[in-house]
Amino acid sequence: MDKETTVPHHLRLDVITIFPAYMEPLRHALLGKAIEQGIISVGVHDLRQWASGVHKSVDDSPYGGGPGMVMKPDVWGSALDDVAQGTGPIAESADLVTAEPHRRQPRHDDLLDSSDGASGSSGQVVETGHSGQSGQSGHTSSTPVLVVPTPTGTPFTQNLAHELAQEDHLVFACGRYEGIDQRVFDDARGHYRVQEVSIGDYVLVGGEVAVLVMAEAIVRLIPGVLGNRRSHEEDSFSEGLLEGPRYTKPRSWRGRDVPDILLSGDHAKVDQWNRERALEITARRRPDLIERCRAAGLLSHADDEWLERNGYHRSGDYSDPRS
Ligand code: 6GU
Repeated sequence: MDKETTVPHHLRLDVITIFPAYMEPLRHALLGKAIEQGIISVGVHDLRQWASGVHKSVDDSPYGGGPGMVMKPDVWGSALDDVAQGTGPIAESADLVTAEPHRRQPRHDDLLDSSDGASGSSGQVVETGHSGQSGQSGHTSSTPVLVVPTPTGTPFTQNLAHELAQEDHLVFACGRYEGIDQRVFDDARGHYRVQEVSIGDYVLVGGEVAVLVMAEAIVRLIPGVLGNRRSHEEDSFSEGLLEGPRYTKPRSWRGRDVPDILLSGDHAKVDQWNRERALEITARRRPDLIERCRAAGLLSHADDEWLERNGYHRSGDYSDPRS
């Protein structure tokens, strides 16, 4: 609750990728609004800026053989050094600007600006330099966190999202091909706190999409980004259970009625009903979360009784009694 209730803090995000255009969505919707509000600033950096030679190659064949290509340590090493220190090509590079200027009407020359010059995510930029808006950008005394998206990483969870939302500076290193030379991460530990992270048990072509996923999960937790604080206090996972169903008007739609209890005005009953729906959906879809919740002491005696009474038995078989 420390930082959350005091000074609104600024989060600096840097992304290093060979496909900067993939990062375009960071300028839109919630993330774009957070940029506009000065809550976050985002730099997207093309790894090839640090490549040398006519071919600007960033990869080479793996030692020991095997398929695919491995990204070269020298290129990544220079990139990570510069991004940590705000030096090199990024000293003159521009931050992403929001795609949705909410504070003023878009003017015609904005539209023209966005279509001339560079492509992709750097198509519309503001020349603030790496230090970002009003001098509040990410270069602080604390060691930045280097987040490396990889299917071999530790799982990205809501808890990790909360932790990362409290940092000042996150750097995402997107690998492609068969990965990045391991020495890059060993070396980076000198000036970063390195976290290799996976967003799930499947394989993506590169880390870019995983960065979009993580950035969205992290940024929405920063105070001020979501209008209503309660909207993330009641998130699925924040109490360890999945959220039950929600309803709005009309009261009756295509012959289906909103459950009467929700119209009763009895808040205690509504809360209890919501709790039971949360238990039900979690027990059916994610019995592992029920166990985790119980281990964390988040299930009441009443919760346990409800589960037992409804056939979600504690030990052994968690197969769905309704299927
Ligand atoms: Cl974080 N990156 C990549 N490249 N693939 C993944 C992943 C991340 N998480 C699951 N698969």
